[in-house]
Amino acid sequence: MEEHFRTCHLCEAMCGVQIEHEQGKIQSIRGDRQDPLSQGHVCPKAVALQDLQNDPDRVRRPLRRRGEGWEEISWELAFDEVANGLRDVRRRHGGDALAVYAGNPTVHNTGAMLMWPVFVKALGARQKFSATSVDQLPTMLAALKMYGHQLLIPVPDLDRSDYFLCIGANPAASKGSLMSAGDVMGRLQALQERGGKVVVIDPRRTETAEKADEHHFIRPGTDALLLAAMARTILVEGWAEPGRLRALAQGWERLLPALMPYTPEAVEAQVGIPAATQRRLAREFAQARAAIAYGRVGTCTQSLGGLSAWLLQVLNIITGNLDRPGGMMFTHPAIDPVGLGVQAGGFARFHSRVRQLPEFGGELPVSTLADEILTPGPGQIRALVTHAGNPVLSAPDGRRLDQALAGLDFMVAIDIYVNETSRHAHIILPPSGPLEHGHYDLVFNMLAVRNVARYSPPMLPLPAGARQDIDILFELSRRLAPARGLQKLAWRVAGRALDRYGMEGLLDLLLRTGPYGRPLPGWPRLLAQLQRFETLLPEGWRQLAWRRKLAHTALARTTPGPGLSLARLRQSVHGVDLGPLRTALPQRLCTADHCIDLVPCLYLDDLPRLQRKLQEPVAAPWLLIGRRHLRSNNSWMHNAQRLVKGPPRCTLLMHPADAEGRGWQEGQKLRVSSRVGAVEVSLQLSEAIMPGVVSLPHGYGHDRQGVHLTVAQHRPGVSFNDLSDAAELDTLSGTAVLNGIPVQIEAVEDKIPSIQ
Ligand SMILES: Nc1nc2c(c(=O)[nH]1)N[C@H]1C(S)=C(S)[C@@H](COP(=O)(O)OP(=O)(O)OC[C@H]3O[C@@H](n4cnc5c(=O)[nH]c(N)nc54)[C@H](O)[C@@H]3O)O[C@H]1N2
Ligand SMILES: Nc1nc2c(c(=O)[nH]1)N[C@H]1C(S)=C(S)[C@@H](COP(=O)(O)OP(=O)(O)OC[C@H]3O[C@@H](n4cnc5c(=O)[nH]c(N)nc54)[C@H](O)[C@@H]3O)O[C@H]1N2
Ligand code: SF4
Ligand SMILES: [Mo]
Repeated sequence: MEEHFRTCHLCEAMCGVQIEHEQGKIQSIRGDRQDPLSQGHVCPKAVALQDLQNDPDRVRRPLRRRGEGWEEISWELAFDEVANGLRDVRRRHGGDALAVYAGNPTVHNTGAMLMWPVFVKALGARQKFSATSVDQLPTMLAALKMYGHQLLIPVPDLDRSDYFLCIGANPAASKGSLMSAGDVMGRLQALQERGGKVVVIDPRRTETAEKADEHHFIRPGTDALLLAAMARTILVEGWAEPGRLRALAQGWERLLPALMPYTPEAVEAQVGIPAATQRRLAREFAQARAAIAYGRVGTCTQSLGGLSAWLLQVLNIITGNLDRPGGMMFTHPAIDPVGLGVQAGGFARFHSRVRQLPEFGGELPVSTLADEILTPGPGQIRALVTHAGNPVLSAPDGRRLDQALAGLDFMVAIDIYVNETSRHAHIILPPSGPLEHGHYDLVFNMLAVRNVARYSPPMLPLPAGARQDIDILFELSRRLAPARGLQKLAWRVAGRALDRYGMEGLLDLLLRTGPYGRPLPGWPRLLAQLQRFETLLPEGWRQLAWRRKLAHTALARTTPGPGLSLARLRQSVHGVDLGPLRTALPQRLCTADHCIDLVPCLYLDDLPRLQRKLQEPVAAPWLLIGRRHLRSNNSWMHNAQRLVKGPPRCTLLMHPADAEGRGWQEGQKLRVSSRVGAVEVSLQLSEAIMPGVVSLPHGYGHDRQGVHLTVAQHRPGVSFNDLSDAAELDTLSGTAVLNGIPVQIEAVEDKIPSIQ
C-alpha cells in the first residue's frame, strides 16, 4: 500500500488529502491531518477525485466530430486540424473573429494557469471571455480601483476575528470563495467559541445561516442599499475608527455626502430588514474588536454587484478592519503575481462590438458572447476555443448561446467531457486526469486565510498517449504563434525548455524568485542579464517570466525566507506553513499614489442607479435566486454516482405560505418562466426561504442531445440559465445578473408528483 499526499483542486478550500493506493488502485481518500491549512478536513467531493480519474465517460483521446457522432483521432492529427482550422479563420477574418473562453477549472489547474495566457497571445484572439463575468468580477474591479491591482483582494482573517458578517455567501456548501480556508465552518465555529459572532444576510436561511448566531432575510438585489445604510450609520453616529487607514485612504470628504440619502429607514422597505436591526448590526460591526464584512456570489452576480463590492470594502475600511489582524487582510503568497508585476488589469479601455460593454482585464462580459457570435458584420466571432468551461449551462440565456455555438465555423474544446458546450466543438482535446499531473495552487494560495505553500506531485504516471493541459496549450501556441526569424527560434528554445524542465521547472523558478524563495547561486545576476535579451522572447513569455519586476524581487530581497524551492516543497509532503496573514499596507498597494482610493469615481457615477433602486416599487413578481449544494460543483460533477445519489436536488424551493394560497404542493411540477425562457421543475417547500423568493440550483439541464454524461443524464434537471437574461447586467461592471431574476410561476399538471 502506498500513501500519496496532495491538495484537492476541486474547489477553493485547498484541502490536503491523503490517498492510499495499491499501484494506482485507490483504496481510500481522507483528509491530511498534517496539512497546515485544512488540518484533516475534507468534504464528500474529495472521493470524486477517484471517480473523475476512473470515469468511463471521460474523454481520453482527441475527438473529431463526424456527422452526429465522434471519431477518435491521433494527437498529431488533432493538433494539425486545430491549428489549421484556427489559422484559416484568422487568415480570412483576422484576430477579431477568434474568441476564447476559460472556465472555472482553468484557475484550479496549474499548467493551464501558466500556459493559457501564452496560448491566447499566440492565437491572437481579441475577444476573450471567462467565468469571471458570471462570478467575482465586481470584487476584482473594487480591488483594481481601490488598491491598484485586480488580484489584490483582501481575505477574511478568520482565525483572529470576533465578528463575521456574511452577505450572499454560503460557505457551508461552497466551502468558501475568495477565502481559501480548508475547514471554513470549523474556523467559524472556533470564532463563535471564542465569544465571537457570525451574522448571515441571505434571502435563504442557508446551511451557513443555520450555524450562525443570527440570520436575516434580505430581498434579493438590495445589498448595496443595506451596505450604504450601514456605512452611513457608522459615519453619522460617530462609530467610524479607521485608525491608520485614515491617512492611507484618499477621498474621505466624498464618502458621507454620497451615502447621505441612504438612512436605514429609507432603505428598510426595499431591503426587508427593519431599520432598528440595521442600526444594531452597524453598531455591533463597528464596535467589535476585529470584524469582517464579507460578501460573495450573492452580492456579485446581481444588478448592483459593483456598488455592493465597493461598499463592502468601505465598511471594512471605515471601521479600521482592513489590513488588521482579525479583519480583512492581504496575503503574502510564495508565488505572488502582484509582486511579479503580472498585469494589474484595466477597465473599460475598450468595449464590446455589439452592446458596447466594458472590458475588464482584457476580457468582455460572457453575457454578450452569443451577441458577438450571432451579429453579422466586421468583428463577428467565427471560431471559439473553450478551456474547462461550460457556458451553455453557466452563462445567462444559455439556450441562445447553445444555438450560437452550433453556428460557429470552427470550435475547439479543451475538456475532459462531451458536455452541453463541448458537444458543439469540431475537435475536443482531452487533458490528463486529475491525479496524473502535478499541482500547485497559483490562485488560491493568493486568497488563503493563512499563508501556505504545497506542491502535489502526480500520483499516477501519465498514460501513454495522454497530454496535460499545459502541454496541449503549449503545442497549440507553438503552432499558432506568428513565427518569424528570431521569434521562431525563441519558440523552439521555449519548447525545448518545457520538454526538459516541464511545468515543475517553471514552478521552481517562480518559487525561488518569490518572496520566500531560495535563489539559485548567481541567480539575481543571471536574471539581470536575461532582461537584456528580453526582446528575443515571444511576447507571452516575456510577460510571464522575465519582467523587470521579477528581477527586482530577486535582487531586492533583504530578509532570507524559508528558502522555498520545488525540491523543498517535494520534501514537505504536507505543505509548508508560512504563517498567519500579516499587515501589508502601504507596501503592497499598487495605486499610483500608494494610497487607497476610498471613493473611485466610477462608483459615484453609479449612484443614480442606487437611487432608482430605492424608489422602485417593492411589490414585485417572484424573484429567483440560485443555490449551491455541497455534493455538486457548478455544472460538472453530476456524473459521479456517489455524489448525485439521494433525493433530487434540482428543485424549486418555495416558502409554504406562498404555495398554500395557490394550492400548490410539494413535488408538484411548476412552470417557471422569465423574459427569455421557461423550465418545468418540481416544487420543494421550505420555511428556510424568504416569502416571494424562489431558488433553483444552476449547472443542470443535461438532457440535451449529444451530451455524453451517462450518470448525469439519468437525472438531468433543468438549467437555471435558461431563465437568466443576458440583457440584465450590473451595468457598472458588466457582471451578469444571476440572482433576483423576476419570474412567473404556474402549475403544469395538477398535483402529479414528478419523477425528475
Ligand atoms: N459544493 C460546491 N462548492 C462550490 C461550488 C459549487 O458549485 N458547489 N462552486 C464554487 C464556485 S465556482 C464559487 S464562485 C463558490 C461560490 O461560493 P459562495 O458565494 O459561498 O456560494 P453560493 O452558494 O453561490 O452563495 C451565494 C449565496 O447568496 C445568496 N443570495 C442570492 N441572492 C442574493 C442577494 O441578492 N443578496 C444576498 N445577500 N444574498 C443572495 C444565495 O441564497 C446563496 O446562499 O463556490 C465554490 N464552491
Ligand atoms: N445561474 C447561475 N449561473 C452561474 C453561477 C451561479 O451561481 N448561478 N455561478 C457562476 C460561477 S461562480 C462560475 S465559476 C461559473 C462556472 O462556469 P464554467 O466555468 O463555464 O463551467 P463549469 O461548470 O465549471 O465547467 C467546467 C468544465 O471544465 C471541465 N474540466 C474540469 N477539470 C478540467 C481540467 O483540469 N482541464 C480541462 N481542460 N477541463 C476540465 C469540466 O468537464 C467542465 O466541462 O458558473 C457561473 N454560472
Ligand atoms: S472542500 Fe473543496 S478542496 Fe476540500 S475536499 Fe471538498 S472539494 Fe476538495
Ligand atoms: Mo465561481
